Amino acid sequence: MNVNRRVLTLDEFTLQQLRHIPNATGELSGLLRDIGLAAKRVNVEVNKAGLVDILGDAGSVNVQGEDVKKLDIFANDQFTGVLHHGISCAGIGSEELDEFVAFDDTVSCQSKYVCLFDPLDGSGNIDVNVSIGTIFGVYRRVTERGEVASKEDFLQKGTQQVAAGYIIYGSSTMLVYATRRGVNGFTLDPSIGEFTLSHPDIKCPPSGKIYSVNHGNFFQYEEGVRNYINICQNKTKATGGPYTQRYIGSMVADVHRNLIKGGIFMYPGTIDKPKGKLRLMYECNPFAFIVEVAGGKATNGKQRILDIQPTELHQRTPMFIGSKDMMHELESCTGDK
Ligand code: P6P
Repeated sequence: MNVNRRVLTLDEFTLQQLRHIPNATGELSGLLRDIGLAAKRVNVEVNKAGLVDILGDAGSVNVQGEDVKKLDIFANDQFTGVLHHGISCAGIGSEELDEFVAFDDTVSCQSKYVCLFDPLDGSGNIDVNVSIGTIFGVYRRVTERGEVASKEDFLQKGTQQVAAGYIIYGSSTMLVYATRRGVNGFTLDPSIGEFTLSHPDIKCPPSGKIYSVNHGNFFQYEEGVRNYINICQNKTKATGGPYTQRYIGSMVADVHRNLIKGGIFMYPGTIDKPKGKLRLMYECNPFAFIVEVAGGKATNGKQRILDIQPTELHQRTPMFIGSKDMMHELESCTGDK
């Protein structure tokens, strides 16, 4: 290995980006550093979750006699804590909390951003050792700095995100984030405890051969979606296939793989749940922002995800996201432009 290879850490990279942004204050870099710190703490617990399960269900007492919190709650506390004690975040909305939390201390009220996150998506997969993740979106507050943040700061369209990203706790732990300048991936180097730039300038391939959907709900999907799935199953070499179906039930892992390799991820509405399962504010908007910056597309089957005007913090939306050519073929089946 070339020991002299200069590898940028997350902090070095975000500070370098400042040079391209006139009047930048460094607050966004600070917020991303805070998220990276929380991610490292969550990573430690996720990596030993199996051990805790052996010694008793999460939520029990571990060998040191410490109360073990459910990992979702632990992750929520870590991200909420670092963002509250940083200088860049005026408040948060979390999948784990019924209402948004506006921080009322003086420093936080002066902060420029608010953050929406799912602290540990797919946590049901922990006990079977499937990759899980954290998803986040960052917005510039619309209320006056100095005031306590309020509802309109947290219910902005996805187009208003200034940054979005995810952490995937998998075979390695990666932090991927996007600003309008691009998408970059950082792999945690445990030997130095730093996220280091490993995937610069990620682009979503315009097409791919992977389609991701829960076939168990097939007969509950609308006809256009079923027609597209049938097309995917019948692709041949002559028609750009054959395709492969990959769906592991962890959105961060499925969308990350399709972002890197090309592909389409679908969580459609069903007869029972027309709005689907996934949450707009802290699952779909962040991924839609990331994939669009990388050259892909994301819709709810009718309109661009990022254009949806939110009305509730935990509202759900159908989600179709991935390589633009595959999204266009889906739209030709569903009649949506
Ligand atoms: P289903 C995990 O619970 C999650 O929210 C996403 O990470 C994942 O893509 C989806 O639900 C899986 O849902 O209904 O296919 O099991």
